Amino acid sequence: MKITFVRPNFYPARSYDAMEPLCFAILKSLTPPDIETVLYDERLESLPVDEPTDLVAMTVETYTARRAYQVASQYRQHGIPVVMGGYHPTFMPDEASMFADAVVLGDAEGVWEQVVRDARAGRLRPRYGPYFQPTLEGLKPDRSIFAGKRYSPLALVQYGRGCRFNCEFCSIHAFYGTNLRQRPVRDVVAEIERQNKRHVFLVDDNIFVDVDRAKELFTALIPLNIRWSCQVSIDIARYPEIVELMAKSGCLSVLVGFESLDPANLQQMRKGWNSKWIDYPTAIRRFRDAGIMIYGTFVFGYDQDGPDAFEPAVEFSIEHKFLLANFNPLTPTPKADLYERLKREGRLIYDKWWLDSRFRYGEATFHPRGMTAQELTKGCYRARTAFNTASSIVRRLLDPHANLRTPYRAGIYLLSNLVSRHEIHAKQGRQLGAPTLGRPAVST
Ligand code: B12
Ligand code: SF4
Repeated sequence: MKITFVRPNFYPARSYDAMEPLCFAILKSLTPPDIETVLYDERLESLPVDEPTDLVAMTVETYTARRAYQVASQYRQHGIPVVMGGYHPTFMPDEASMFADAVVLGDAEGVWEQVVRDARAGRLRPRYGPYFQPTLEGLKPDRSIFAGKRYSPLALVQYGRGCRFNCEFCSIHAFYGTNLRQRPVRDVVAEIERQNKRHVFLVDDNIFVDVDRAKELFTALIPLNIRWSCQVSIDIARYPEIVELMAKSGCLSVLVGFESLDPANLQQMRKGWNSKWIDYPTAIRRFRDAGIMIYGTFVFGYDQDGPDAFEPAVEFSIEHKFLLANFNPLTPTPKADLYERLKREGRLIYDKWWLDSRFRYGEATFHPRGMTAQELTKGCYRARTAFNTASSIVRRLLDPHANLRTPYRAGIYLLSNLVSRHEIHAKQGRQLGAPTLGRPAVST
């Protein structure tokens, strides 16, 4: 038997920021060794839909759903059964079922083995799960599935799943609920050691679970002599000793969701805690003084945002010498509370923007209160462009505390800024999926 793993892109084109899709290393580790496996990642290569295979397994996010459905239709025209899993099919199983022979809800562990057994016996069930959320002990992703592929040299490693917060727009709470699970730190350490890569990206949505676990993890990373990056809630900066420990264990950069400079917006998105225990400038200073570079993200379109909301956020990000920053239109994804609220309020532009042939990447998908949808789209694009000008890149680089602290940091800084500058313009305004595929698989 042969299984083809497929990672669709937003649209059929290459990207320059492709990282290893960890879910396939997990699926590979759960697949019996006598089964032949191959991975095609559309961000790196075109998909050979006529190559013989017995089963296609796709990971699907909301932004890739339209493209995934188109690709799945092509495989199914060749008589090959398709299984879909990941965030989007979990949130929209009925929709995904229209394009897949089987849909897996939630985590793969404890389920994928059954899917493979059923596929072998020619008895795929239309739906698997949702099952209990398995313990993460003993997880051993098999990265041999990535051999020969030109991914970024980062090692992606997961410590835990879930987040203790519940921001209105976020998919994580919708996916994991209140369940927070961490792997034993020794498993994480062993996985990093096995990969033998210098730079690790800890992919957790929020690496800061609590003070004790943060100390345990960061302390265990010190002997590995690696450099690492992560996503973290700003409240970690309340604890200067933990920020110091992060830096000591090799933390080079943190992605922090600042989201808004307006406290009323933060309240509305259920992120009032962002400025409750520590103010932004103090938190930023703690990270930078420790030598940790900051990737700040902002979201626009909450009720206090008018057309003049963008420039202050860009200026703030430049003034505080962020390594990178992103300025996104608030986007209602399925099953997030934001989606349900905007739908109730009759403010959605499209019922399902992710399937709509009129939607373009980077565009507003709802009517904000303080500006028009077009102003929201243009404001975010303007902000991204302004933040990524050559003069901004130079201004931000001149930061002896963090970005210019060592030649390695300066190298990471320049490379990340060049990729980010390219990707912004490459993605903006693109239609999701292919415009035509002979017979359109998704008609909207
Ligand atoms: C790292 C990361 C990135 C990296 C890229 C990662 C990569 N490999 O290339 C970067 C920073 C580039 C990125 C970009 C974006 N990301 Co991102 N990203 C993540 C993050 C933090 C970790 C992903 C990961 O490695 N997870 C670990 C693996 C093991 O988990 P998993 O993929 O969920 O897989 C498990 C299950 O879902 C399931 N499963 C998954 N696929 C399949 C398939 C089958 C067949 C089966 C059986 C099971 C199964 O089994 C797995 C094991 O249990 C996630 C959040 C998260 N915690 O997952 C967001 C996340 C996936 N990203 C998200 C978004 C929105 C984006 C962007 C669209 C943002 C933007 N506006 O541009 C972009 C574009 C992504 C794209 N599609 O091209 C959202 C998706 C939400 C949604 N509703 O789809 C998430 C959930 C973040 C969030 N908080 O909302 N991202
Ligand atoms: S802190 Fe981040 S990961 Fe957690 S719920 Fe909020 S946006 Fe999502």
